[in-house]
Amino acid sequence: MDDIEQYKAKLIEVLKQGKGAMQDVVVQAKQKLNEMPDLRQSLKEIPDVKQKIKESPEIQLYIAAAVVVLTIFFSLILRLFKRKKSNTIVLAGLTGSGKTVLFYQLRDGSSHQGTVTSMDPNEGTFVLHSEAAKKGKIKPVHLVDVPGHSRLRPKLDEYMPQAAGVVFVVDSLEFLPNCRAAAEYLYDILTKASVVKKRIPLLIVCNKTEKVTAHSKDFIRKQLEKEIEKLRTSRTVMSDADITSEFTLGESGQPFAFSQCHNKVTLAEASGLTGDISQVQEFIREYVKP
Ligand SMILES: Nc1nc2c(ncn2[C@@H]2O[C@H](COP(=O)(O)OP(=O)(O)O)[C@@H](O)[C@H]2O)c(=O)[nH]1
Ligand SMILES: [Mg+2]
Repeated sequence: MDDIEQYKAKLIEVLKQGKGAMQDVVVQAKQKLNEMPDLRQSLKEIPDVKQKIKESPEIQLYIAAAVVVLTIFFSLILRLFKRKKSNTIVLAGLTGSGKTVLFYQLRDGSSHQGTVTSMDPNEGTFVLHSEAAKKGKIKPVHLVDVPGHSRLRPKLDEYMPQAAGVVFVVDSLEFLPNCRAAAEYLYDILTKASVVKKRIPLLIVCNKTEKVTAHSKDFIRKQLEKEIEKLRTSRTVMSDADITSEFTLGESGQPFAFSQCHNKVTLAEASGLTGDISQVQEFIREYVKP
């Protein structure tokens, strides 16, 4: 509903601008006409008005200007209506964190245990399994599972600019040995120009929480923040040539916290294996709206 109001307001704005521009052109054309007594005379005299206009470059110029203004005006309106919101959600995270299982769980409501191993990004556009039985208009989600291998990560740059949101999966069981690597990956994502500029929301999913030995969401957040703080310090000291990240992270003089990020960063708990993924679905639905 808010969207419609916003579009309305924008449209009224554009219409006003267009009207203003048109009025200017008409006023200028009238002025020009007044400055040309001979033309005025001949207009009164008619019958050869059309011919006169054809012969007058000034009038032709103003007609051309009016056409240009009209064209711009209508293309603006068209663009306003055509611009669609993205429905792409990027699944990122280290290898083994559970992205592929989560992908299948979101699509089919089942984990396809043992049948999934892939180096290529898993990609698909579908209505979430949990919403398949719902009536009414449901917008399909374009979900991309980007493999965690660092040599495949450039794939991220391909998908990130069109992402409506990023789901970053963390293994809560084997968290500590992977904490540093996960923090580095997160750091890379959070400093990407596309993410910062477009404020792409990020959900950190603490996965595999059906196991009692899984670390808690709060523990994982604190550890990741600490680790990112270390990275921030070490990467700022590096020479300019070594710095690959496009934007700096957090606020200087303060220890890093996800709350300092330009984009919204939230944490959730899930278990892809048991299908306990409601928080992930909520996140996707929040940012992929019809
Ligand atoms: N216990 C548990 N294991 C999981 C869960 N999700 C995935 N796994 C296991 O973690 C391993 C890696 O999963 P996969 O989806 O292939 O991870 P990916 O490399 O991020 O795509 C597999 O052995 C999965 O069975 C979960 O929620 N709980
Ligand atoms: Mg995978």
